[in-house]
Amino acid sequence: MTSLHPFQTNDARLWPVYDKVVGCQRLTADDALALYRSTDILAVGWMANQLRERMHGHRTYFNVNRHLNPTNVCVAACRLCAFGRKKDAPGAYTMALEEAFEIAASGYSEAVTEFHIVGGLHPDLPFQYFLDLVSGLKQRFPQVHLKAFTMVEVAYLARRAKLSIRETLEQLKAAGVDSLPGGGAEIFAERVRHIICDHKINGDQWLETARTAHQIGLKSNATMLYGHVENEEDRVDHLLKLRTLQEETGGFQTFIPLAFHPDHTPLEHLPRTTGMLDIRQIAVSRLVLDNFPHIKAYWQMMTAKIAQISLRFGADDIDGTVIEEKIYHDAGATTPQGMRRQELIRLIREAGREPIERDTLYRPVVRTETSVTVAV
Ligand code: V47
Repeated sequence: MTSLHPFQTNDARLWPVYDKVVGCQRLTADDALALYRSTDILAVGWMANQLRERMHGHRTYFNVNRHLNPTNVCVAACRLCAFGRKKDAPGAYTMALEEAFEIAASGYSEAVTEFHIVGGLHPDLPFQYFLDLVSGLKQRFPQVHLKAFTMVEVAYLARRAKLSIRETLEQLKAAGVDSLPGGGAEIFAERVRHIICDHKINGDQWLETARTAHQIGLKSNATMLYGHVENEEDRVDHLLKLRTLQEETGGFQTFIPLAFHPDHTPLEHLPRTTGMLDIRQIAVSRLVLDNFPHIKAYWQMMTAKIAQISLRFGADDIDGTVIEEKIYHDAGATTPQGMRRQELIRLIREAGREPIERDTLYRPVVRTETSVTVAV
């Protein structure tokens, strides 16, 4: 299923890219830069949409998920972040396990198929807390997929428990972790990382942790934080590093570009991203990451309106119901905390796409009045 509109552009730099896209050839760093620099956003979007429809037709994925952030206490003090707190700072919290189990069960009537669990780097919580959290959730909600802990959290837990990354991931997997979310990747370029998150593992360590997760059979997502102090070359470098690792492991499912929200962060003097940049970033991601099955327009971050438009610019996934979001809202996001399943379906349908409720591994979810089944 491809668009019937002929490709047109006045931007001569886009023609070689067009030839590659229709010829199913891989784009280079220079091609990616041409996409970032082109003034013809519709031509960029047209190409991204071609690839998106070649891969997925009109199918557009969403899920019924719940975010769970067990603690916001964090030893890192990343300039990009408004969520983390020092242990004794006002607003710092850490959930007792029973509290986390109660929150997981609360606040929503539709059966959730995924818990998305991420938090701060807590200096005192033992590794056992996280193993107990995961196994306790699995025991109470055996049908729910646990997408838990960023590469940054895994590396920190490994260091504190004096285990290798592989051992840490193996223990988390044995306790019930089913896959990993894509957070913490930020921008791999050291110059930028040094400014926005110099307390985190570096880009190579993030990629190595993802490699190890994939090697032991855990799928993961990948993100990129854009719209702060990075430049176009840094973004291209980030995308190409992910594409190279994906060639090796095939373990990434979804790429999620995340627009920087500056409010209440030490970088709050920076302007917010514009709708044009957000849409372009989705399109460039689709075109460059040709070996990533899915590109997600995370509505909480982009707003539902821009996420909906993105479904015509390369995105095939809009994330989920979320229910309660903290990381973006602490940084000034004005989107609602959650969205009901029917609203997500309406957004997708009104973009002229076919909504498919998926589980975390992109298997269709079938709902009846009384049951929820994953079609394997
Ligand atoms: O790693 C933190 C980012 C990420 C800010 O895997 C900020 O399906 C903008 O990774 N402005 C966490 N961004 C969120 C995340 C995610 C979200 C949705 C789906 C998935 C998935 C993953 O949020 C962090 C960081 O890159 N972040 N602070 C901020 N002020």
